[in-house]
Amino acid sequence: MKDDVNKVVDKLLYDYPAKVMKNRKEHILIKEKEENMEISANTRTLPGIITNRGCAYAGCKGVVIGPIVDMVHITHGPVGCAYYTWGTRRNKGKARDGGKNFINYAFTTDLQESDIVFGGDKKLAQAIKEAVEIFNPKAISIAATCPVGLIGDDIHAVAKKAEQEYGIPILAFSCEGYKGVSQSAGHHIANNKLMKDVVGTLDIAEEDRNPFTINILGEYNIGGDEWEIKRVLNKIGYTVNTTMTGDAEYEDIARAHNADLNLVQCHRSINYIADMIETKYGLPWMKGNFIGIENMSNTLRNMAKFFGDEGLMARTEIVIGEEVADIKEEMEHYKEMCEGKTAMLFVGGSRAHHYQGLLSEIGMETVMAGYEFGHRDDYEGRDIIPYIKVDADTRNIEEISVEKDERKYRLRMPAEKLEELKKELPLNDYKGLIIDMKDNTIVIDDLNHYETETFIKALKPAFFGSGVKDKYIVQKMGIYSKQMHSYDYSGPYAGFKGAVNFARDTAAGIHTPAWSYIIPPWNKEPTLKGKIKTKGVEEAC
Ligand code: CFM
Repeated sequence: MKDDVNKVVDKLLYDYPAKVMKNRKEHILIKEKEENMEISANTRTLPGIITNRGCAYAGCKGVVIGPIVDMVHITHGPVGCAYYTWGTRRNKGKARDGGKNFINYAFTTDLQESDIVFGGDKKLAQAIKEAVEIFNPKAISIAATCPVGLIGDDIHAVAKKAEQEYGIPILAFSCEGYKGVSQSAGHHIANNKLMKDVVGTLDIAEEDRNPFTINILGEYNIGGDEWEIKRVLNKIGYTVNTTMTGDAEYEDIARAHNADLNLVQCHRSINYIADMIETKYGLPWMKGNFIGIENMSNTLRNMAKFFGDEGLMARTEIVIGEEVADIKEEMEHYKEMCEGKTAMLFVGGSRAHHYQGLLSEIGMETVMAGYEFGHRDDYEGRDIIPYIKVDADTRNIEEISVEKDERKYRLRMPAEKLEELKKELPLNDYKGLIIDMKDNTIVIDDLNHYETETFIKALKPAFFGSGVKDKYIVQKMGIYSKQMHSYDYSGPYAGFKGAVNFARDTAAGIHTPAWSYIIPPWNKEPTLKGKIKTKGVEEAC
């Protein structure tokens, strides 16, 4: 088995030019028992490689800021950037009573050639004016795209002036697409600004705070995930103060510091904020995972242990019991259909890990997994952070530090008790993906299209959890593919009811005969053939 996998990886690397081979080799590993396996991650993709990654603008506007429902999010740039982030991720949102929801709109300054030459700031000021007059939002965000940084529009000055004029917060993000090596840079930029200007600006009086008040960080309500998680949390007795940022309102973010526990689902996109909130306001954070029955149950149990309340613990067990009983039969049915099949997962920065438990609950093993833009800690665990080499691309993103807010800092429990809890709960900690994978499986960073095809041919998975760009290649190869960013048109997949949705879709997907009817064009039309002449010798190419 090990030799087979080795051969596939060797052959794949051998077909690369020497320089590319050297680079890619560091991003691929075959899981072995030994503990400290290293992988290269969060580095530039080599030019010419068809990567699945997105850009900093996508990470800032598309991922972190975009889901806030009552803000108008203006893309300052060409219309294509705005269009690309318009609803494709399926981060759902609803207007609350008397509130607003603008996430079905795409707002952009639609920069034209003349704006690029003469500057786009006037157009931006005009766009803000129109947004205020027509929509009257709670706040506005401005996300800069590549040309804005290149021509030097001062979006921060425009924002400041407009803020004074209209009296609402206007947040400008210098998240030009080229900043950093992937959308991960955009997460960091967004986290910094939310922390500097929004979190901590709205207090809740002590008498108005509920017991067991939590925040969910790094949960974006894709396909309604957050609504399903919240349903279960409310049933147990928790109050969700803030979700960052799925279906959130501006003021939810502003009052985030009032909760008693930050639960971090996607640490890749939001761990910066989790750390800073703890330093500044004394609010501890704990890793959670709401994907899969066991992960969901463990997370709920960990939360109850954190609060240490007998009643809460008892209610947690009752709710887990009820929810599991509800889905048990259906899960077993789908498990029978999926048992023994294999899966490949290649998703952004945390889902390739988070979904492995759920897949194994329906009898499927993940034989290859990787991230588009994960950092080494997402692969190797949080302990590795102090040892990660800081390169020029990382330095390009501002690293902010916060201090204790003497007025608002509040210890949630005595420091010794928190230290004690750290021994048994994932407080300030998360595991990497590598440790949870079986021996002889493949871990790969920044997988490209050539590698996708090669691994599919060699490993023949029944299911490929894909991204936007690779989905159709996978399907054309006759394999069921589910777009794990937007869930295509399905979801929720989180929580107990979400698990059964995922199991149903997967069972149906891998048993759909349609994939074997597909003949990709390269199998029915001749591929391009030609000859080149080198030094008088003709070589076929
Ligand atoms: Fe976090 Fe995400 Fe992900 Fe992510 Fe994303 Fe996403 Fe993702 Mo797509 S925030 S890292 S930047 S879990 S949009 S909701 S699915 S790549 S694995």
